[in-house]
Amino acid sequence: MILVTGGAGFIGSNFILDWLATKGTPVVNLDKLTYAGNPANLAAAAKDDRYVFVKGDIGDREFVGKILREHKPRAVVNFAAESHVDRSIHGPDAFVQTNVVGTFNLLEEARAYWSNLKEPERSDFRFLHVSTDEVYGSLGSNDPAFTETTSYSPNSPYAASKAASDHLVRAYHHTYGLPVITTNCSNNYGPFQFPEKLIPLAIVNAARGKPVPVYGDGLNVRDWLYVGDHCAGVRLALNKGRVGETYNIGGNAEKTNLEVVQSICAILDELRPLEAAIHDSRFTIHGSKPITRHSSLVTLVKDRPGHDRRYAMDARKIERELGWRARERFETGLRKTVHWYLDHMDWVDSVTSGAYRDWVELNYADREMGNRK
Ligand code: NAD
Ligand code: TDX
Repeated sequence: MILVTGGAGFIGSNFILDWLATKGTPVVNLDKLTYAGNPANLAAAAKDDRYVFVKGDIGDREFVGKILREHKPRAVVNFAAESHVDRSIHGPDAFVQTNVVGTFNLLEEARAYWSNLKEPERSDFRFLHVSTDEVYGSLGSNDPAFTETTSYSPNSPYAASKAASDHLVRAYHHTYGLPVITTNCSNNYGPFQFPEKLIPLAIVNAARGKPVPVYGDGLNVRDWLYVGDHCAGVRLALNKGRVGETYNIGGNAEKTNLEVVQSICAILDELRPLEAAIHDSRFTIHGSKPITRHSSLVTLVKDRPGHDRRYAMDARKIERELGWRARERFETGLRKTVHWYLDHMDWVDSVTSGAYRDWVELNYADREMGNRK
């Protein structure tokens, strides 16, 4: 079996569902269930006797040690993290605690567990750490994409905490020989993403007639990776990746934020014309003028402090060495994602509790939501 941490979050839950469907071996999911973790994401696995859920904190060493000794995993796949850049700007403490101290604790317990394994289990053990392109910093418009040898230059508290965890993972291999692999991926999108991140936030807001906030001039560029492609890359890296190596995983789909939200609006115009949408009681018409296109909800707002301009990933190493490819085109992946959110508005309602409304107030209240694009 494998131990997945943070498996009740966006990528982790997609990974577990994919894993059970494709690999078939048992999974233990250790998750603290922060605001971002939702066991309902794994409802499809709940009755599967290959799936075990354990509520717990990767920062709780004693508990992590007990779980490792009890379940004897052949691998740890570490997704657990605080993952939202804006939250890291408002409150970096949790980021240092989980992403740095938590990963350190997990590494220490994994090292103790692995040191006591006998061959061949000892040689077969893997610690796979899931990280991000943000550790490499920000690119200019003509710079080449990040490679695995680009030096680290994290700019937000979130990115710095992920960079710190990557360094610890690297050091545990270099110093203790722990068989680690690190993957650094670009912006994921797809089902079950918490609607604080750009794509689900834009879909949900636009579908409900609320402003779609775009930071700054809207020309920051992200590389978009469909979550299913990311999960396939992590699976491959776990099974075939070389110990001690890092692999970049990217979607080969660089878009400005304005392009992303305009594409979402165009899909919504087609799937849910506004005349139909306004019959939904939760739809609120923004502003006084009647709107005919979702794109009129797009609103430029005050920028994110320290906002990285551009990320781009060079994923040729994982393509060459492990035969991975991003299969989903952005246009088709985005359309699937919009469909998924429209079909799962009850899921959106269930994860956006009072605490979510507090967050929206904290992050967007002083961003002057009036300046339409
Ligand atoms: P997410 O915020 O949706 O989920 C994180 C999960 O971790 C939640 O289920 C949460 O309950 C759990 N968790 C948080 N603190 C924990 C702790 N101390 N102990 C145990 N569980 C804890 O995040 P995500 O978007 O699924 O990201 C997963 C991983 O991928 C993260 O490490 C993130 O840095 C990385 N990543 C994400 C993206 C992206 O676009 N979402 C891109 C690159 C890298
Ligand atoms: O309301 C918004 N308006 C807006 O313009 C939000 C929430 C975001 N943005 C911009 C900021 C970014 O340029 O959209 C872009 C994407 O923002 P996020 O969805 O918050 O993602 P990002 O900051 O790029 O980080 C993501 O990718 C790397 C994940 O959240 C990280 O976990 C991952 O490591």
